[in-house]
Amino acid sequence: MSILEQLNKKDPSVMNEQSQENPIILIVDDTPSNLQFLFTYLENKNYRVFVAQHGKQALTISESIRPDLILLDILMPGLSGFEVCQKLKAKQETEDIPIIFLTALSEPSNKVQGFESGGVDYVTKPIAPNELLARIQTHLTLRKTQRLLKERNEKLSQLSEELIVANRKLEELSFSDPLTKTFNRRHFEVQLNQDWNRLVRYPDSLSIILCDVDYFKVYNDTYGHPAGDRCLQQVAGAIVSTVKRPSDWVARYGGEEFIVVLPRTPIRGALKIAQAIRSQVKALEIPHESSSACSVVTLSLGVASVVPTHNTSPLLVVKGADTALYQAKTQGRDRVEV
Ligand code: GH3
Ligand code: MG
Ligand code: MG
Ligand code: MG
Repeated sequence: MSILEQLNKKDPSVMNEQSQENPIILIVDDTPSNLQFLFTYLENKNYRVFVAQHGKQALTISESIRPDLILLDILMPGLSGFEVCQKLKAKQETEDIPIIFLTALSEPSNKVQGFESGGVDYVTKPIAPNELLARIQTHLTLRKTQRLLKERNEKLSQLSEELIVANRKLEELSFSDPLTKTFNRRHFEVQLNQDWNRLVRYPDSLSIILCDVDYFKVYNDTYGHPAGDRCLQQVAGAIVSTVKRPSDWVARYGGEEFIVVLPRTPIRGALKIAQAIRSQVKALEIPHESSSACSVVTLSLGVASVVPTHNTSPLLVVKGADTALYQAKTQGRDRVEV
């Protein structure tokens, strides 16, 4: 039986017996007596110890047992310790294992090469076991701290991602109407004032379309409130899909009333859009047997347009649209008025 088999043979029963908390150390050295000595010394210090006699073995064992620290000889047949170190550092699974070089090479240039190839420490033979132990302990503590920090950072970045998503949802909730996903009344006012102020600075038309579902009270009475809700969602969808410019937007103005705001759109354009909305909603063909206007759900729409100035208020144009809507209602519904 080779020294390797002898020393590693206790695995896995020893691994079960020994505390799983104890750090795993892999010793890599081509000289059996070195392996034997360090193995016994470190096992007595309660480490779980594995050995390898050359570089290739070291790489295989490192990947399978993931040691917490490696003591690495440099002069060995086959791969040198420097090469082994570089290979371990190049792999994601083994890159953060601290490697202490343990070697007879004592020239400063050797030490430099050791650190350059990724080692955390460099100890020359003959070794003082207690000094080696102190170094091992220090590097294990550092590694533990690094791991904790890494875990904490990962948790923190996960938390901040969750926070960003939650904030986005909260923001959405604060400006959208839960039933129709259009802007809510509160956001309507904020957004309208913003658009208004921009158009005061760079004068251009602002048009507003007020849409009201015809005979909606009786729709609810006929089909029930939940059906009424679904109807409002469909109507909102049809309005939103008709309004295409990025600067245009839709809000739920009241129960069954929607308001469409069209910055930089004169009355002619607004009328076209209002007629398109009326057709789109009618084309949904939502049955409404109790409507006096039509056998399907229809809208009445009032349109108003203005060029915002310092001494006018956005409420005026809303009022204009409301008056026009009233006209549409009194003239029979399912129509657009200015
Ligand atoms: P008009 O053609 O004159 O507009 O008649 P109308 O019945 O549509 O108007 P009215 O203002 O009398 O009634 C509006 C109805 O809209 C009353 C209310 O129950 C209903 N409504 C308001 N909000 C909601 C809602 O969120 N869901 C449902 N299902 N119904 C709603
Ligand atoms: Mg050697
Ligand atoms: Mg109404
Ligand atoms: Mg109505």
